[in-house]
Amino acid sequence: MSLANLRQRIDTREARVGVVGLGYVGLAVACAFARAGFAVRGIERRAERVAMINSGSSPMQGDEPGLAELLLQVTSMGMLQASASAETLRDCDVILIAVETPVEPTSKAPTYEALTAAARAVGKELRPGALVIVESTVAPGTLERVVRPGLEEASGLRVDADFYLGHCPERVMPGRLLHNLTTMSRVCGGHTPDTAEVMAALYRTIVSADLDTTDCITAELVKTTENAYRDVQIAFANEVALICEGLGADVWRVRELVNKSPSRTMHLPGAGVGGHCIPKDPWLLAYAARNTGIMARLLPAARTVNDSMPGHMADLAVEALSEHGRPIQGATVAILGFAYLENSDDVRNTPTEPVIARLREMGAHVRVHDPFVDGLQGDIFATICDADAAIIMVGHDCYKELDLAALREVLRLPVLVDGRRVFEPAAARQAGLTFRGIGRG
Ligand code: SAJ
Repeated sequence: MSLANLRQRIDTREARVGVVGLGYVGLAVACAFARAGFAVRGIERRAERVAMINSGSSPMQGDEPGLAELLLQVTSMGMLQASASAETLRDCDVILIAVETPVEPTSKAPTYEALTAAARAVGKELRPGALVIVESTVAPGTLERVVRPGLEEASGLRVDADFYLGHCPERVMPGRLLHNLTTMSRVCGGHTPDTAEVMAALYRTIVSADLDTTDCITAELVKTTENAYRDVQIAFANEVALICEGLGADVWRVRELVNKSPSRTMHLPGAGVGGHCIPKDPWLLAYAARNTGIMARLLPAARTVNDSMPGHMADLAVEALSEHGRPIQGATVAILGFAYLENSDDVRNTPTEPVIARLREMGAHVRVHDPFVDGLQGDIFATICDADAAIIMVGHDCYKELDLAALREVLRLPVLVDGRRVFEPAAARQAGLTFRGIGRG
């Protein structure tokens, strides 16, 4: 089938869409294309997830507005069917790959087991004329070096001659999956310009924002760059915060006045950088650079600054406790917030984990509270009662409503360390607390 025929089948919604990987990216996009009128086949290796989806119930944790209702609707209409077997891809005209692409903890190189397996499984079922699109975030150059060979070897087909290939990096965010998916612009990187145009026509059926066509390497660079940009910006804010602490200044006042200067947008300093993409994507970009003989220096440096912030939070607690002659060894520390983001239950790469590890290494007893995380919910004051210090790691709304005097009452020692500017130093000191905050000199 030619690209023109594929384009026609997309316009008439006759094209069958396959989605490999029904995680937070794949499930949302599968539902969106099913809602747009396509018959969608989802492939998921976790059998219990397949069963849940086919029964119309969402396996997603946390609040995803509209997703559960949409999933029930499209599965009950038979527009979306999930399976553990890749054979159902055989009659698909378009196949999206949305599998995890983690980086190795020490070498920071991407580990492409899932991506390679997906390319092989898709290749085995690939028909001439089909279009394969990778939505996973990958190191620039991965489509050419990993996905294309995997598909060609498993199928015996040739890209552009027999099948089509592209990269459309996802831009979803937990808690706003469907919203981001349908309202944020997307980059359609095609192995050929004609492929990119057909990709745009496909995504036009679910995306109301810009669809920018380009080539694969540019699409791979855009996604990793936009997240590396954010990581560097956050690291800059964190480094200025540490300088402000040393100089006895308030980083938030500095930031407010800096951002009055044209085209300055200093980000928010804080207790660390978590999540599924910001801590990872800079390493994907640095890996691609290394493959071309260029050693990225700023990207690893930014990661080092951001990954030092949780340790700094522990150090602030040690410093504040020492004002009361309380060594950290044997002290009880209550940590408020385990999710990586305010008002979220997502705990991937949470900065709270290294704080807990550091405090325990120093001999502290650590209690953790988080209103959104199973097993950590409950009464905040029960967590804080009789602790020698309270540390705020996440700006959940419920922490912002805490009464400082009441906090002071239940603490054994009046020590509060604030990693997300939840409280102002003056108010904390007014309540009789020994206060430390990121960037609050
Ligand atoms: N953080 C800071 N300072 C900041 C911003 C964030 O310390 O100024 C911390 C947060 O506390 C969190 C981590 O960084 O621990 C990541 O926060 P995030 O707001 O970037 O949220 P994410 O990880 O969900 O990022 C997603 C990304 N979206 C996609 O990958 C599609 C990112 O590209 C978006 O910029 C971000 O959402 C967004 O803007 O909401």
